[in-house]
Amino acid sequence: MNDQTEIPEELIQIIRKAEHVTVLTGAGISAESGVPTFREAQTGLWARYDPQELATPQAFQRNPKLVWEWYTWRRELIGKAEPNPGHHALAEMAQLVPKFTLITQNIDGLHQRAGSQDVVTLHGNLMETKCFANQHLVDNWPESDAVPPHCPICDSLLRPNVVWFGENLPADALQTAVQAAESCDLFLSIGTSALVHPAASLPLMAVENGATTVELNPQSTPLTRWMDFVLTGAAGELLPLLVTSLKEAFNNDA
Ligand code: BJW
Repeated sequence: MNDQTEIPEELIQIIRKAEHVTVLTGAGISAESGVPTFREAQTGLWARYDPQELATPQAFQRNPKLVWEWYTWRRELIGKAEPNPGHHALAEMAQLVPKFTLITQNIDGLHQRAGSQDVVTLHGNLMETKCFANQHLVDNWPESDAVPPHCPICDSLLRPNVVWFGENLPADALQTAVQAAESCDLFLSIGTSALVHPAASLPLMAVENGATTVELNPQSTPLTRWMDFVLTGAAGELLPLLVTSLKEAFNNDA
């Protein structure tokens, strides 16, 4: 394992030659945009809120108003956030390699706002709303005082279009992610604690497939010991450095 805070030249050369780069991101990539992560001891959401009371279907059934209002607060927070240099660097990296798959666990839409295309969203999108009973995706609903509001199609309660614990991930997104993990020659895991499955299994699928694997995180995770390269630091600092070095390598070829 190659553990460092600078970008190794060997890694730049591997990316330069890669045919298919797959990237998995987690909450850490949005931390520098001011979006709280989940599991960090002082600042993570789960340090202040109990996921069993907010991020499960059972929690919603017990107290739909509490859950709806918590997500309304987070939607407002995310609405004020801007993509950071880490998001922008990944959008730029996609233009430099033949095939690039960006998979995210994040529901904040910041990759898309940074210009990344075809983002594979494993845990949904906080800006979308669906109904609890029938998964109808809706943009509008009749004005009322009800919290949460009701589905205009089937009258069941509305909820955010995100994946809670115990719920299946969207099948098409998961299938695309698994295929990308199994077929890439380079896999980067960025800003995730790698504790939540099935997303956390994707880097290990890439290991099994023989891809070069990279972790970028200020902290170690259960994945760290399996990685070929470990970049220790913040995504918003290291990813722009990586992309600058990559562009220099391409310029030297020309
Ligand atoms: C930085 C940084 C900087 C900070 N730069 N980095 C197999 C084994 C065990 C359990 C299971 C299993 N398979 C399924 C399960 C059950 C469960 C699970 O995984 N539980 C474990 C926690 C034990 N999984 C599920 O239920 C999933 N569904 C499923 O599998 O369905 C089938 C099934 C059901 C039941 C049983 C078996 C099968 C669904 C998971 C849904 C996760 N949902 C959430 C909430 C989404 C909505 C919302 O936002 O409210 O998704 S939970 C939360 O965790 C969110 C995240 O996407 C997800 C991952 O978190 P992430 O991104 O890794 O964030 P953090 O905070 O953990 O880490 C941040 C990292 O960033 C840290 O490492 C920092 O160091 C780093 N960092 N600053 C770079 N500047």
